[in-house]
Amino acid sequence: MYELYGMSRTRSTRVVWALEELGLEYRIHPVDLSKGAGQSAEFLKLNPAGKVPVLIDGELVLTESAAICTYLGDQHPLAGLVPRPGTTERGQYDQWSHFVLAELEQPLWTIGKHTLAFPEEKRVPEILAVVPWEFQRAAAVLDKRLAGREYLVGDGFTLVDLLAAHTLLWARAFKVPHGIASLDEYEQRICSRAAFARARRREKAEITTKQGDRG
Ligand SMILES: N[C@@H](CCC(=O)N[C@@H](CS)C(=O)NCC(=O)O)C(=O)O
Repeated sequence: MYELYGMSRTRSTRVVWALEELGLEYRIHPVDLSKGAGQSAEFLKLNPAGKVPVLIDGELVLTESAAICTYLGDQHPLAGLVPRPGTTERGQYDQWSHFVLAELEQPLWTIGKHTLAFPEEKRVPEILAVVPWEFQRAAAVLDKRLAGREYLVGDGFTLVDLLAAHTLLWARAFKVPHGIASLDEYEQRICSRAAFARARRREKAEITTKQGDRG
């Protein structure tokens, strides 16, 4: 049984969604960031960064949403949701998951930090003028990759599509449009998967807080 520490509509959604795609059993431990639970001594022992998601698998404690998704896919190779290590497809899968985290997500997180997450005295409002442009540039690169294909890697859905679509959804929540219709279609196609609806239901039942929608 996997143990997930998370909060609804944060990056831990990615892990709930991946667990649902893989049909795995898991228990959710709510971490209410709005009440400072990420900074409790107990939680900091699991993740000194005080952030969700955290996945526990036996002795292993894993942080970082993309790494957790890839680990779960590797643990359950027959599902075919993460290409096998050492293959061309795995190289491409790793390339695009790093791209999503480092290029596509970062401008959005910059907005999150400078509007919500950082203490007010650390926020730099001027930065908000440039980050939508940075996000749109990354979104255009993603769209170019998707030209003539339904998924980022190979012929079928992999967990990197989950990471990308969740990040596009996050952009919507932050009201940062990329203005690319084909990318909207891709996001809707991936987010209409039954596993995502199950993940949302499970989050709603077990870890929803009054914090609101963070993506
Ligand atoms: N790169 C990490 C980022 C994790 C992260 O920043 N999580 C946010 C929620 S989406 C969090 O826990 N923030 C609490 C804080 O910054 O104190 C990942 O992808 O897992």
